[in-house]
Amino acid sequence: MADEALIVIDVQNDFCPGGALAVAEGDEVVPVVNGLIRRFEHVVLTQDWHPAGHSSFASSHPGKAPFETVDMPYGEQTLWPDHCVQGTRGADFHPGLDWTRAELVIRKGFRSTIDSYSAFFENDRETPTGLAGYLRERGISRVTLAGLATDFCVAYSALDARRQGFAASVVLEGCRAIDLGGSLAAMTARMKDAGVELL
Ligand code: VGL
Ligand code: ZN
Repeated sequence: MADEALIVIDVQNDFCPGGALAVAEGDEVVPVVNGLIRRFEHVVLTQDWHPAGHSSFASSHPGKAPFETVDMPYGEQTLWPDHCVQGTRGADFHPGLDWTRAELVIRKGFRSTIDSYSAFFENDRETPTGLAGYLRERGISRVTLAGLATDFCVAYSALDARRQGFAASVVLEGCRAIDLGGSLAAMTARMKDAGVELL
């Protein structure tokens, strides 16, 4: 349908087994996402794209370990292992991802002092990536999301899609979660409350 877009979130080597921030079974989303890509007229990809020394990396905070949190000017931030560093193999899309038909690649997390889970807004919830305007200008009113990770970048993107007035569905079979301290259940509940359709 001309007014629908598939948004494929962060299907990158570092989120797949063997990667720096591997999501369990992350690579299993690839065939599912490829099937979705074939069915959609409009396809957008996101790519987590951090400069070395990014403020979301635990290695940038002496004494801190991955998966601990720190207070940033914009709120609490979970710290991660170094991942998806610009230009590295870990930041590349999974080699099996058939992304030829993608019309747009949104890169996010490229400002060193702020992280970005959502495809729409950085973690201050107000710095836009430009995606909402792009979709609106192209007459797209419904988005379907899949990719990695369910409870971080997929969920935040789906919530922001609703906040921006788009209908939003998440294809759970095409997602895998990090599930940190109950984050999968918490973010699933938030998506349901926001009117995100979980398929
Ligand atoms: C993601 C943590 C850090 C994600 C990205 O794609 O869900 N999670 N950066
Ligand atoms: Zn990241």
